[in-house]
Amino acid sequence: MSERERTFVMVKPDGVKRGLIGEIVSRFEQRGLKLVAGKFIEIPRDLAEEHYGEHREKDFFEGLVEFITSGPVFAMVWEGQDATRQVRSMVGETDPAESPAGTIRGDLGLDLGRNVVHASDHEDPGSNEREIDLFFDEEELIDYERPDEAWLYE
Ligand code: IDP
Repeated sequence: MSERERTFVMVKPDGVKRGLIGEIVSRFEQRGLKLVAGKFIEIPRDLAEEHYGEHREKDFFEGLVEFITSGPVFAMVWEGQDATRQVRSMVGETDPAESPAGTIRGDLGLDLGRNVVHASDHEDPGSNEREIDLFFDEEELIDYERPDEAWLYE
């Protein structure tokens, strides 16, 4: 059995402006993941550059930073068994065009540069913790029980 862990997810400005926050939150809630933090913010440029630091040398970096700072985002932390991998599988591939139907990007997006949502990369161990630390203070993470946990886990 995998560990219960926390992972970082963000509805990007295109998802916010298209009114998709509720749809996206609902998918994670229904899966059984637990929301432990959430906030609606405009990302400062320095935070955007740090968050996407691994892409600094790419030719899409400037456009990516412009886009992610162009409007509000809804940043969240979700907790559950194998949460990082499970959330990524629900999000789909980086390019919505390559994402299967049933995934968030496959159902709600069409274009690589407007892929609706960000989620920590399960193939980059520790990225979940790093991203949570970047966006949230410890006291913003709220510990509580979902009464249905008894039915979600054996
Ligand atoms: P991920 O969001 O699926 O983890 P990353 O490779 O970390 O994908 O890329 C971060 C974001 O940068 C993507 O979500 C996408 O919005 C954007 N991006 C990635 N590759 C390209 C590209 O080739 N052109 C334009 N934007 C890109």
